Amino acid sequence: MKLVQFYDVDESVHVGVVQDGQVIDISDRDQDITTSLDFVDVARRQRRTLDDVVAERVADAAGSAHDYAELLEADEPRLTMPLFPPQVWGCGVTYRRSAEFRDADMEGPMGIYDKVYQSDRPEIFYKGDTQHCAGPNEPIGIRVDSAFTAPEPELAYVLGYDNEIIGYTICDDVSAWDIERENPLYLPQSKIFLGCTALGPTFVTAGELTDPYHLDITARILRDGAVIFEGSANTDQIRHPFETLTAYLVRNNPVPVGTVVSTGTGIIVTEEAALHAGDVVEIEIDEIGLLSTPVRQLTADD
Ligand code: DO4
Ligand code: MG
Repeated sequence: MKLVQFYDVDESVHVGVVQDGQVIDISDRDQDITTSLDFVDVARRQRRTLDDVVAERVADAAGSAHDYAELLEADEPRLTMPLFPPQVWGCGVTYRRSAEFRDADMEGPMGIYDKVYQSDRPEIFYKGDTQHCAGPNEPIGIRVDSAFTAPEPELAYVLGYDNEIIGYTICDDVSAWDIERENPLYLPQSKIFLGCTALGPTFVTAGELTDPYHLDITARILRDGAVIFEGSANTDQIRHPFETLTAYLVRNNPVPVGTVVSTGTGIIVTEEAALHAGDVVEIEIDEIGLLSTPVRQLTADD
């Protein structure tokens, strides 16, 4: 199943299933089941799979349907992130390309990224929660103190009650690379700010995705309608199995259901393509869709 969330014209949140180009509204307002994670909770309480619960609801749904392609573009109703994550975590230097770029780029001790790339213990860092996230067509941010912020196009997975993977989405791990480059100890500041994460457009349940380790990821940055950067990677280049990433994340660190774990970037944006206000970032992953987000310059008041 492919889940999306959208705001209707009255700003109420709805959850939908994408089927045959349509978004079937499966929200159950009488039961207060209006988000993707509400369905995860129902599945847990009824000891059923998420796919099962959602399929039953699709069969019963008396709600309206929307054209998915139209919803991707529309203002009213409008798509938002496909789940509201209580926590988002990022994994770093899981692709060789990310290690090479960061080591080559750094002033100071060389090789720390390669050491992490080679190690059993992955790099894992906090990325904030729902308030730091953008969904489709919602703005990602550039910090006031960064001149080189870049998108990091990544596959992300979503954790269930027992830390199992219940689904996948696209994550843009937007990062202030100049702040990280100045000193790796500044990593949290380079990683956490308003609009530092974009998620969407769909949340594909684990049973639905053919093979998370063989997915093409492509990314583009558009400025004034022209493509100024394009890159691609495949998730078969990721160094660690996702279970290893999760095992390190949750070791003595219980995380809530719905936690999003982003698996690292294999696409490195050049400094000439550093994000500017008004740019649009497009990230596409097979079977998940195309996530398009505008870029906003944050101000001192944000
Ligand atoms: O070590 C810095 C962050 C690395 C990262 O976010 C990535 O490789 O995706
Ligand atoms: Mg990253």
